[in-house]
Amino acid sequence: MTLPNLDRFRAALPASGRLVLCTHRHPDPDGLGALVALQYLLQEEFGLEAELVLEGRIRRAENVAMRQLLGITALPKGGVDPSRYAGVIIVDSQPAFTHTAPPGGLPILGVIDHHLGPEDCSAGGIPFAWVDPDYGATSTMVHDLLDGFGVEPDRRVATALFCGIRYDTNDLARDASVEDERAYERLHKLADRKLVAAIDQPALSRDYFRQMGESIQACMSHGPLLLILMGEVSSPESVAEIADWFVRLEGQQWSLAGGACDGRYQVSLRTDMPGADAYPALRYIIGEEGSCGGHGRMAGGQIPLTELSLEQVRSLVRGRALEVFGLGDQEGQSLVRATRSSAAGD
Ligand SMILES: [Mn+2]
Repeated sequence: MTLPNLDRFRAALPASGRLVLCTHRHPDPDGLGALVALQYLLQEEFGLEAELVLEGRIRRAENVAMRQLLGITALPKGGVDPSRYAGVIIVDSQPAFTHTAPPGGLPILGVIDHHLGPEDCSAGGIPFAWVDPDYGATSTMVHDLLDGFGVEPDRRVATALFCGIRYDTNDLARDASVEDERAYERLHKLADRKLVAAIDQPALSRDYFRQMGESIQACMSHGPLLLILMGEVSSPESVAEIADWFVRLEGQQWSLAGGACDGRYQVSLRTDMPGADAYPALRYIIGEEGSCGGHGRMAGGQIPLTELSLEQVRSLVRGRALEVFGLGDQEGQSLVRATRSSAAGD
């Protein structure tokens, strides 16, 4: 576990001017929390204005609610004029990840992330590269950065950071370090609990229920592995949500969900095996065709649907998943049919 290097952070910042802060495409609560808190730190401690760039529509109901209820505003797409900004800081992602495209023409001044990545950021000449997979959430890292500078989060910032940590660590139950625990407990006291509850239980669309129905139809079980490889889905976040949902099926240890959206096949891998590491398995499954990141029991990635068709990518993912779990070319059992026949046998 590394602590933030405050001198290095300070040295990476310009003396004046404006900054752009960004995260991965389709930002999640951890990315949003880290952005909001970093923007606050830059203003409060360094007198630097920073604007957010959010790439990809936010569609998961919880994430939409978080953005609306916390009034998180961002520059319009394509709205970054590089001549107006001194540089970019990336949170909860890294420049080498294909789901992250920082605005062009600007130097990357900092990277704050807790994912394992394909490249060592500090080797790329980025002045403040702080990547540490021991953290359960990037929001914890940004909390510790504020704490290091003695900047107390206000209620909005505390609420944003708290949501970031709670969703990335499943309320400290998943991959949480001592640092995550400390930040979570402290922020829980400072956060607006009514807002936290409203963000957690937003209204869900009909489309959401329709898609969950489709995912049940699509689910095939192969020994310890559940494959939910769907066609078109309404959002990349829904793939992560489906993987999270199916990993809760009793007796299963891994769930791999996939779905096509915005010209990419999005894939999420989850496991509930204590101490298991999802990233190496997904790295193998994605192969050279795409990119992925992950930490602990969760990993996500995508394969562009440019050279390969949806069907080709689906069969590639399926084949490699069976291979990496040593399942050969096992047929698999439909979850729905298995459930029906066992119910009929009762
Ligand atoms: Mn995260």
